[in-house]
Amino acid sequence: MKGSSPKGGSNIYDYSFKILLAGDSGVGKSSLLLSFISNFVQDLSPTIGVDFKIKQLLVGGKRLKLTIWDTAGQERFGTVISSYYRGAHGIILVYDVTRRETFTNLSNIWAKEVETYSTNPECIKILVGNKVDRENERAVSREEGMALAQEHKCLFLECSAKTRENVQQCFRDLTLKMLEVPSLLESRSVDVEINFEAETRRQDALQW
Ligand SMILES: Nc1nc2c(ncn2[C@@H]2O[C@H](COP(=O)(O)OP(=O)(O)OP(=O)(O)O)[C@@H](O)[C@H]2O)c(=O)[nH]1
Ligand SMILES: [Mg+2]
Repeated sequence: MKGSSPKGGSNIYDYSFKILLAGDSGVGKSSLLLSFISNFVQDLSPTIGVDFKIKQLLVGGKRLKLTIWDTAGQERFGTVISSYYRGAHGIILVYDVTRRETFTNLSNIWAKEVETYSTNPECIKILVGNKVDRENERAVSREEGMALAQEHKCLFLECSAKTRENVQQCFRDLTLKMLEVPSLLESRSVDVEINFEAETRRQDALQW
């Protein structure tokens, strides 16, 4: 199957998915994304507004185009929130295993936001406990993470954007699960491309 990229080039892929990162400021959303996209780890500043990255990869014998959206955990900017979630096929809910409040905020704030705004009822979610390289500062146990994931019907992984432990696995588990859901495969490109253009315009507006 052939899809046109919004910038005018052309890409070849079987499925196109929109994936979102959500969670408190400082949990490592942007670091996870960078670690996944570029195999590169560095100290990042807090995200301002909305950012996205595109990654093409082969999973389960299928060529996938992932558009991965990253937003600032510290800002809530009204109407952008609902369009951020709209049409998402997968959502990565991130907390920091060394900061308990980032874990409780996931169930109190972020999971509710996902329920309210996500338009794909069968959208796949993965709960990710990041910064496991700081094991001696751990404040949330693996068992607690697994229990919360079960409660919200999410996949679950602990990882480190810094050492890159389980980073590829996180995206791999998520995409493999998405490929099992027929409704997500059907809703692929149209929604994504329309959203993509709208978000690109919005992002341009945010930058200026
Ligand atoms: N030790 C350790 N530090 C990490 C890890 N992931 C991210 N960090 C650090 O945590 C800080 C915050 O990371 P970011 O990726 O900017 O966090 P964010 O969730 O994108 O934050 P916002 O953009 O403000 O929402 C940075 O100093 C990162 O270097 C990790 O796995 N281990
Ligand atoms: Mg960020």
